[in-house]
Formats: sequence, structure tokens, C-alpha cells
Amino acid sequence: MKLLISIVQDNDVNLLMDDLVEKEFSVTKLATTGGFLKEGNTTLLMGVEENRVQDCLDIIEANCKKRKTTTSIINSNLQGPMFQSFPVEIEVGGATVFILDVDKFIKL
Ligand code: 2BA
Repeated sequence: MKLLISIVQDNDVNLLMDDLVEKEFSVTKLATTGGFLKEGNTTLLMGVEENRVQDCLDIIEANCKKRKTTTSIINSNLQGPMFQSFPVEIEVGGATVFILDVDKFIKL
């Protein structure tokens, strides 16, 4: 078994979870926050049999869109009236997925 830790955008998560549950994947949803944008995102934990990992990734890819957003970068070298921040455009998503080996899976 593998543990998939998938960080996705909040906007994609409802349809994604519907698809995963319909295909009989078990999912746990966590409310998380990205370190760069400091905005909410969603982390899904999924214990998946090895022969189903690619199916799971395909469902994630089909549901998670790339989106452009803007954020501000502050120039910390300049202070007071010289303070400056610069808008930058970044692309977020579709999904960031970590795949880990599961040592044991126990339900008590
Ligand atoms: P955030 O950390 O809020 O990052 C949002 C987006 O900002 C990233 O999209 C990326 O395009 C950009 N970004 C992140 N760090 C940056 C940096 N140091 N310099 C310039 N641009 C940066 P994604 O790569 O699609 O990541 C979406 C979310 O997935 C991230 O939200 C974070 O919560 C998570 N994530 C991505 N890579 C990760 C990693 N290696 N470890 C842990 N979490 C990760």
C-alpha cells in the first residue's frame, strides 16, 4: 500500500472527492495553508493499493486545474517612504502529490 498526500486547491476539492469516493477510494480531507501564498488549500490523505495508484493519480489530474494568481513580493532592502512591493503572477496547481510506502495499515 502507498500513502498519497495530495495538496490541491480548495476550488477543485468537492468534485475531486466525489470522483474518488465514486471509484471507491478512501479519502481524508485536511484544511491546510500554503506557506508561500498563506492562503487556504486542501490536503487529502489516501491509502491506496499499489495497483490503483495510477488510477488515483489520473482522477486527481482530471479534476485539478492550474490557475494563475498574483501576489506581492516585498523588497525588504527598502524601508520607510522607499518601501516597495511588486506584484508577481504565479501559477498554482493542479496538484502536488507525495507518494510514500506504507509500512503497516491497521484498522482496530
Ligand atoms: P503555497 O506554498 O502557497 O504556494 C503557491 C504557489 O506559489 C506554488 O504553487 C508555486 O507556484 C508558488 N511558489 C511556492 N513557493 C514559492 C517560492 N519559494 N518562490 C516562488 N514561487 C513559489 P504549487 O507549486 O502548485 O503549490 C501549491 C501548494 O502546494 C503550495 O502552496 C504548498 O501548500 C504545497 N506545496 C507545493 N510544493 C510543496 C513542497 N515541496 N512541500 C510541501 N508543500 C508543497
